[in-house]
Amino acid sequence: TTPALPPKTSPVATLTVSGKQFEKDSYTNITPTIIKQMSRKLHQQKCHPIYLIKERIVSYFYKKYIGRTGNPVFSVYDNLDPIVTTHQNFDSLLVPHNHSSRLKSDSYYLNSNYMLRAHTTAHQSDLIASGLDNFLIVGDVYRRDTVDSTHYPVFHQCDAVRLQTQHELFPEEYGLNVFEKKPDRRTDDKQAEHTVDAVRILSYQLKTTLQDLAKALFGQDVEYRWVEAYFPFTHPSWELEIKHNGEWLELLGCGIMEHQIVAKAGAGDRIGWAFGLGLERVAMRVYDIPDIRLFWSTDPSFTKQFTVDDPHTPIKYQPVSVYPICVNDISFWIPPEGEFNSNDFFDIVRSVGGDMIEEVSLVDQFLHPKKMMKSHCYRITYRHMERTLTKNEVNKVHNEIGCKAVEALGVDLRV
Ligand code: FA5
Ligand code: MG
Repeated sequence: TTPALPPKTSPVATLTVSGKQFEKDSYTNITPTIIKQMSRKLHQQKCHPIYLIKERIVSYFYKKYIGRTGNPVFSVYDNLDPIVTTHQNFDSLLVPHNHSSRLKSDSYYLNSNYMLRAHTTAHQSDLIASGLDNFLIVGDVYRRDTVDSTHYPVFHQCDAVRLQTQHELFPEEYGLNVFEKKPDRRTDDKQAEHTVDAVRILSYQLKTTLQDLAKALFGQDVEYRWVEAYFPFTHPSWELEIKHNGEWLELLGCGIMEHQIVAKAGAGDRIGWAFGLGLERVAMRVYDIPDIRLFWSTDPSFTKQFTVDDPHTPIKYQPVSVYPICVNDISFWIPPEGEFNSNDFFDIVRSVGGDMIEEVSLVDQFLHPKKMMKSHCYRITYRHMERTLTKNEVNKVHNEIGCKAVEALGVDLRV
């Protein structure tokens, strides 16, 4: 008999990100452009607007909540790894298995188990389990999204959690309880475990804390309103909106933490509130920054304007100059089999064009009645924040985007 051959080991493709190796699988969709941006850490660069807004929020919380010995009650975590498990980002927060935010088309995955956090809330449960009651999390978050002046695939969030015990919330003489003796009915206003009294006082604390934060950031006369919202990890939930250029702009989401999450993390004797806020939204309004791509600029004419010692120094961004736009359309037939998602095309545009891309939008689509084939037309607006682009330069990138789309998405370019 012939000796058995050693088993064939099929080489697994791997990916190295932040010095760690990940096995690629059908979920892998992280791009080299995104990997490069992970090292920028804008919220840790002194004299960057995102850093300055972080400092202002932290200083507000340090002053607002002071312990018995005069020290701040909140601690700050702004250096947690943006690579998290899908368990941290979704399961630990009770995000349902069929929730659309889990789709490959919405998040950046290293593989089916690891992803770039899509919100800083991903760390909430671990920090509670480590014994913390009051904390802020600040970090870069990643979402596959549309491309325009207020959306960028990387942005920054600040989350907060404040947990309180029966004893801390209600002094004995009040005769009030945080928890129902036996879980009650869940209603629009509260969870089954919580009493009406506890939810009333906690939502008052939460809302006044956030209204006052908005006033501290935007000025005492900022117009704001509360809107009912839904998050899988809080109930009840709200969003705070502020008036910006005559329109309501969503600033943050918040609510009373789901008791199941708090209890699972080992703090079942506490009730908590939490919120998550977008730092770019705040910085754009505080400093009059017109385009979200500017945060990624390394041009000294941008960074110089934010070089201050005191984060409370009033600053209004002075645009250096505005360079002309160059608009180019691209049309293609969608491959008949398989699912095509516009976000896949947006990623290609970003990867090839980088910060030359101001906007990409789907301007036309139609179905060929005979061939039964679908066609999409995208309009790409090219503009660099720091120089005038030449026609030649734009055409080269535009053609390359076309080639990449053919290669990676199997589309058929129309000429
Ligand atoms: C969340 O991410 C929740 N984790 C917030 C939360 C935390 C709720 C804790 C309750 C308790 P949402 O996807 O709405 O929610 O994002 C929160 C904030 O981030 C938004 O209000 C907005 O200010 C900012 N944000 C969201 N998407 C973008 C984007 N594409 N560009 C810039 N800012 C964004
Ligand atoms: Mg929202």
